[in-house]
Amino acid sequence: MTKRPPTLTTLIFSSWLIAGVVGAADPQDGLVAYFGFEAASAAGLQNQAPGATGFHAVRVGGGAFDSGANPSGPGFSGNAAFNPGNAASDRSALLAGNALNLVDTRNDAITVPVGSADLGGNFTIAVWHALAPSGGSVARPFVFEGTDNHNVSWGISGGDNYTAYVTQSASLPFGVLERGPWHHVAHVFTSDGTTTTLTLFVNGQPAGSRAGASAAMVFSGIHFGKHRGGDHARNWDGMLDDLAIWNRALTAEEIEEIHLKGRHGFALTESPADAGQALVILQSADPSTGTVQGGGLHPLGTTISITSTANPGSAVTDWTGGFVSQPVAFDWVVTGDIRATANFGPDLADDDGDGLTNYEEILIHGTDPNHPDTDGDGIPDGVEVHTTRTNPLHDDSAWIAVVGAALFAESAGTIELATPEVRPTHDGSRLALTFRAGGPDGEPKPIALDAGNTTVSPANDGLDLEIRPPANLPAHFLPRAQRR
Ligand SMILES: [Ca+2]
Ligand SMILES: [Ca+2]
Ligand SMILES: [Ca+2]
Ligand SMILES: [Ca+2]
Repeated sequence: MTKRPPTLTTLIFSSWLIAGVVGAADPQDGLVAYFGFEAASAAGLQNQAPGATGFHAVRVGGGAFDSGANPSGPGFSGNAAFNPGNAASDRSALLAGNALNLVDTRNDAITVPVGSADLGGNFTIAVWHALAPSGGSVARPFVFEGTDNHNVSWGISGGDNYTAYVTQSASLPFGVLERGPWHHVAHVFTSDGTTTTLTLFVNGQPAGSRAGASAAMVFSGIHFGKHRGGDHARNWDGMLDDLAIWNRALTAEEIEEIHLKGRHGFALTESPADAGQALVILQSADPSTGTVQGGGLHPLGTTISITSTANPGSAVTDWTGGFVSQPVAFDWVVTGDIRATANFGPDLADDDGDGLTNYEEILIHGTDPNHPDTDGDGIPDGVEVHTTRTNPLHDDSAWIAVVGAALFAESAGTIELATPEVRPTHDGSRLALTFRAGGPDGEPKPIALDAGNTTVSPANDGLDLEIRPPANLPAHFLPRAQRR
């Protein structure tokens, strides 16, 4: 990675930038192995982590990388007309300095001799990868995998779909990543002694998690550009860069910081402040409920717009970190690195007044938060869910008519059966069983048990009341609402 000479302006800024950093962690803490792949051949495989004396990478199978007209290995400076021998393959787009170029037909791959014994239960693996848009002869190229198993793994499982592993028995499918562009992947592993949880980050964003048995997380080294097998059937064909392994679990903010720096051409070990820029690291506490806009790498002194946007059914609650007490959207003058998280919760408003919150309507019942009777059958959404227990997405108007006719002529809408009553008749000669239903005016009305479509029959635990709907409607809908 090429160091940028600091300007006079940035030197002045950087002296107080350090104090302006909010909640900053140093992504170099706990860095066990780091490769920027600047130098060619063996020098480019030296571990560059601060203070490192071991864990240097080696070319799988020994031997030298191709140093001819289409060179592979570390120190690769990009070549749009790159020809690996099987097809032309554009490898010109570099992010920061040089990269590691791997050609599957040459069996190129490297091993980083860092195993689970070196890392402990909490560790992080991160790397940039670019798969050549053309060329490549293998169906399932791999970015990395354990040398002796796939307890740690990131590669293509079929199509261009990537899958991660945490132990060999727990996979975490991701989906498709486009060939050609650079993508950043980070696998963060945390162990509670019994379970190891993998949290996956792709291009700086959380992409799911999966748990496996901690006792199974054993591997003796990591191949990059190759799978665990001794063959070369799943070799990478393209470039890798800024490969880093930590003996601790990085935070989501640190992952996004590393991603942003790489995306803007800075190596992991470089400081954007030296180039007059600052990181604005924004996270959504839960990307399924809301997103944030405005983060990134920005020149010092510029004004940027920060926004937190809740997904439908959710609402912004607050910011934590550097933007505590800031509103949903605001302007911000960049004076240094800053980190903040937007938090979201259920949208508890009931915009259409039907008795269901917007959260309940959108995320639970699938009803329209702006229409009090989504299916237009005369029963409000909230009444269908809580009282009649009918489907708020199914038109029940036909049997509302049946019920109206069977129960009382003036009834329409709510059908709320009251507690059955048993009482003696006025002359005391027999008992009368009475059912009542909520009427349109809210007053309970008696149900006529001698109507033509109504039967009362003994059941194991009492009596069954059945008001039969027309033949084309689901039977027994009324007793379903009534029975306890
Ligand atoms: Ca509502
Ligand atoms: Ca509604
Ligand atoms: Ca309805
Ligand atoms: Ca309905």
